[in-house]
Amino acid sequence: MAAAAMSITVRKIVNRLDMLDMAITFGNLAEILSRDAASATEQIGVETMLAPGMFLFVVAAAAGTRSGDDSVTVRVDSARHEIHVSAGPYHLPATAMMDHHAMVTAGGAGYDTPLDHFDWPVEGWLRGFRLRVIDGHGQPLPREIVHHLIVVNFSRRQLVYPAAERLLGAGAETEDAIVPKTVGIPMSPGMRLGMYVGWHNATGHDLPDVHVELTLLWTPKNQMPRPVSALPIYMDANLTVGGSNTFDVLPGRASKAFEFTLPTGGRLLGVGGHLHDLGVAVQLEDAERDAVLTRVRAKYNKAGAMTGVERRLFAVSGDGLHLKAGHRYRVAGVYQNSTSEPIHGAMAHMVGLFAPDDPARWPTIDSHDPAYQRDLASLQVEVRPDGQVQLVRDKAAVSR
Ligand SMILES: [Cu+2]
Repeated sequence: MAAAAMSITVRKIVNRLDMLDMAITFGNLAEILSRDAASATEQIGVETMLAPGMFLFVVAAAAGTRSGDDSVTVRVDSARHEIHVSAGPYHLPATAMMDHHAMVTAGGAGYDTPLDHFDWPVEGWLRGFRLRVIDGHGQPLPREIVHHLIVVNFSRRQLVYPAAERLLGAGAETEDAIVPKTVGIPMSPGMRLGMYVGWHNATGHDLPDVHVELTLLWTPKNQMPRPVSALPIYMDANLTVGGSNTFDVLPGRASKAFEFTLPTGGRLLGVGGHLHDLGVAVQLEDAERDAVLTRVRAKYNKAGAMTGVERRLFAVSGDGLHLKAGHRYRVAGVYQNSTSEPIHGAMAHMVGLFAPDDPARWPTIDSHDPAYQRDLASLQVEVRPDGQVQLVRDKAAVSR
């Protein structure tokens, strides 16, 4: 790796290590939602949601090395309505066996590969994905070596934040996530996507020739009835775009909250959340009426360890939870710190799928916005003067 690129990596480790378990969060969410999709569809024939990958990127301790450059290929299967994205080969050194939390705090057990860029090729709606990892002979490798896989959409902004859309993500336990055809994320040809993988090779031996096979399922534009267009939404109690989203919790009961307005109203079809230990709930509140609109609670096992955060699927019971444009809302993380010491590095956020009333009012990207530029920098990409996104890594390679 070029020295310049290496220095970027090291800097980001220091700043951004606490972001890694946001990716883990997403894995949990996607897993839960894909299960729900199956059961809800069985019971009442109603759709649930494609899990959105809404969290910031972290650069881990070392980049996995890849032989070759930008080795991503995209193939469209128009008959099956599938897009096959292949990336690799990656060389993955063996890493120590660690649990997720240890991996987060130690940071040394896994590593992210740089973004692979590709363009979305068709008009339609994204409705799911399947993920496989294989070796050079096409033989399946353990799915768990993918700690997380994230797809960023550089052609669309997040609703609440001036940051690039996190289109989808998968965690180590995420099953393939596919929703019925009545819901989808609207996509157009030429949308600029970036994909990266956080690896965790706990097989005990080096894996020299690893390939990612990501299959994206889409619904064509002429499908009738047309799917409901829904986009990922991410609401964090304490996010600095391109920076940290952690906070401290003093002993006792505490709440960390962020207020926002939306440029368009719309329906939340479902939500999930993320909290750390001693978290109680993430709440979406009407800040003008001081009323809780919805709440996802932390789940604990009998031993008192947090096992995750519940989720709610509004679309199953009706048209979703409607939010109004220009109205003040608040996302709040509630903690009960039963210890006598402050908790450091707490997090709270809610993610979901949002069907806008007026898609034309979805905020557009302002590439001159310093916050947007920080977000891209956290992904190790930057905006060129012509508006195109390019890898910082490429630039480092050029100046080498
Ligand atoms: Cu976290």
